[in-house]
Parts: sequence; structure tokens; C-alpha cells
Amino acid sequence: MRKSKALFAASKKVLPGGVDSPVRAFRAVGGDPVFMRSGAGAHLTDADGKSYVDYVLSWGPMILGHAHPAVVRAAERALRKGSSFGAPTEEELRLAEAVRAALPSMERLRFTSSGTEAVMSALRLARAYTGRELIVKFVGGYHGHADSLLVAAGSGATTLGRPDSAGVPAAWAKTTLCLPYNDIPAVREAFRRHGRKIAAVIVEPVAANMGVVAPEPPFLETLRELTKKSKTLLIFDEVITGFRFFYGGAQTGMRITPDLTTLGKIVGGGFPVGCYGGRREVMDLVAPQGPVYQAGTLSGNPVAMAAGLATLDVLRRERPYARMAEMTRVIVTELRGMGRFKGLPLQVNHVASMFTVFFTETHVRDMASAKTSDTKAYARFFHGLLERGVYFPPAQFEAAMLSSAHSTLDLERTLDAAARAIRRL
Ligand code: HOZ
Repeated sequence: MRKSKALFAASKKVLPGGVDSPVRAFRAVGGDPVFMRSGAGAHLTDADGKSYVDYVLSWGPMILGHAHPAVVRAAERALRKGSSFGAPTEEELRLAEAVRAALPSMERLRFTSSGTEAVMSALRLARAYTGRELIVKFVGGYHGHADSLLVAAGSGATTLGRPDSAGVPAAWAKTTLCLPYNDIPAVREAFRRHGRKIAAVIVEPVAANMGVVAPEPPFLETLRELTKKSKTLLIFDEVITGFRFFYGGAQTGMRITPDLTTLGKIVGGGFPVGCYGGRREVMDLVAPQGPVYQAGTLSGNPVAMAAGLATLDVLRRERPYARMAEMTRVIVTELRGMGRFKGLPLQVNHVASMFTVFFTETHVRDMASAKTSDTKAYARFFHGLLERGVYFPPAQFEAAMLSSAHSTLDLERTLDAAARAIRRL
């Protein structure tokens, strides 16, 4: 940790809090963040040369593991041809076609440089299309850091005790209605009272920013029904879930068709990419086709597009999903067993290859129940793993993830570290 410590001390003199994104700073778990030097497959190596089995995976994009040869090759090839033109390229067309083939609800789509931008643009579009202002989001849902979404936000915002960010005008916050996740009566009531004023409902079809929380049927089905009835747009924020559970989105498995979808992370193959898209008649409002302005110099960047395309190509051919889900099931079952053995109140939520360990007796189904977790116990668990070379999310309200590069040996190393960490709690 010697080099990481020195790098962090120097970083704090030039970057606020020493980082470019708050959750990296380890405030939720204490101690100094580990500075990473390189990644290969399921492993990271830190600035001091220590290696870790990685369950953060850059918060989702690295589903094939780090520096996958096909992705490296594609990005290198693109880079040699020039890294940015500010003009259309064939790569954007090819990635757009691949995304649409996998997610047919995205009849038209646009690439941005981040998930935040994609979500922000989708909301602007929804407001323009409906001529309404209100947005419904769910408590603990995190959709990036656009103003109207930093209200009761999960992920790093909750972790830092700032679910409502300073600097968001009160008038903006008032346009966002926040409801508890999985709470159908609350949604019905909101639509009864405000239905004709709601431009969009934005939801993570599997919540990943209050920790992993699965939607309880018929929660999403009810959202679809109510939004349809009141001519509100339903936006699935699949920045995390897109291409994570299936070759497609969570919507693919659930057979629910949202009006708009936002993507990011995996679709950029580890490069800064976001994407939003949906029904043609809605997307046709986006400039230059329509009056909703949205632009970006690096949008559709050819190197990022090439990396995204290579990632999707490997996922489509190899379909690693069942294996990743099975390995996750093993981890989850073992962790639950360890908790029982030690007599710890432990909940391990999981959906396919994503999971979160909560230290609580309460079944976690929304942000209120997620918050019953003993976050100090999580911090001790995290550091126990870190010491033994296993890198978990450095915050309670996040998702741990597997990649296709995780091996049974990695699993054994993880479970051994977890057993020791839990024994010490
Ligand atoms: N909060 C994002 C996913 N849970 C990770 C990105 C970040 O905040 O740094």
C-alpha cells in the first residue's frame, strides 16, 4: 500500500478528494483507496504490485475481464486509424446495428460519452415528447449525476449521505417524484394523483445502486401498464444491466418493452460510452431530425465503438452468461452458509452474475431495507477481502459482479478470503 498511499496523498492536492468519482475514495469503508496499475482477465494489480481478484470490473463494463485480446486488438486497430474525427464513421453504424439487433425496442438510438449523458438526454426527450415535466424515479435508484436525478439517489450519493446533492435547484428537484422500489400501491397512488403530468418513469429493471435488488413481479409489469394508460414514457435504465444477464437487456428476459432505454458500461467495452434509444417516433424528435438538442464531440468515438463492438461480438458468440450466473450462485450459497455458521445476520441478494452482501436480518427489497444493513460490518468484510487479494465494491450500496474471465481458482481464492474475513467479524 506504500505507493497507493503516496499517490493518494499527491492526488488530494490536485483532485477534489483525490479522485474523479466519489465512490472510489473508500470513504464508505475507510482507509485509503488502492491505486490500480493494470488489469488482466479477472485480476487487477495495484501500484505496489499486489494482485486482486476483481469483482468491481470498472463498475460493470469489463464483462470479458480486463484487456481481453479481442477488445485490445479492435481498439488498437481503430486507434492506428485515428482516434477522433468529429464526423460520422462506419463503426458507429455497426455498433448501432448490433445494439438494435439485440434490443429491438431501440428502433433508433444515439451514442453519448457516458451513461449520465444518455439518461439526461432521454429525460429531455421524454419531456419534449409528452409536453410534461414530472419524472418518477425510485428511492435508491441511481441514474448518473444529472440534476433532476440526484434526488434520493443511490450508489455513491447515498454512501456519502448526499442522496440529494447540493447545487441542484429546488425547482428542478420538485420535478422529480421519488417512490420506493417494488412498491406497487405507491406507484398506483402517484399515477392516480399526477398521471397526466408525468413525462417519464425511469427505473433500473434490476436495481444495482442500492446493492442488488430484484424487481418483484408484477412491479415492472405494473409500471408498463400504468405508463401506457397515462401516455407516460417508460425508461429502462440498463446502463448496468444491458448485456449483463443476456445478450440484450434485462428487458429481453422479462419481455417488457420500455419506450426508451439507456445503456453504457458494457456497450463501450471499457471506453466512455453511453447510449439512449427507443421508439422511432420518439427518437425522431432528436436533433437534427427534430427539435430536442443533444450533441457531443466524442460521441460515437471510433476507438470506443470498436471496443464496444468487439465486446458484443465475443458475448454473442460465446454466451458466457449461464456459466457466470452459476459461478455467482456458488459464491452466494457459500457466503450464506458462512453467515449461518457464524450466526451472522446476512442477506446475499443476487441476480445472475451480480450480487450484494448485506449485514442485516431484514429481507432487502428496497432502499429502506437496504439501509438496515450494518455498513460498518460491510466495511470490515471489505477490508478482510482486500487484505487477502479480493477486490469488492468499496461501498455497501453497489453490486459485485463476475466476468467471463473468472475461473474456479478465482472462486476458491475468493471463498477462502471470505471465510477468513467473516470469521474475523
Ligand atoms: N456509481 C456507479 C455505479 N454504481 C459507479 C461509477 C461511479 O460512481 O464511480
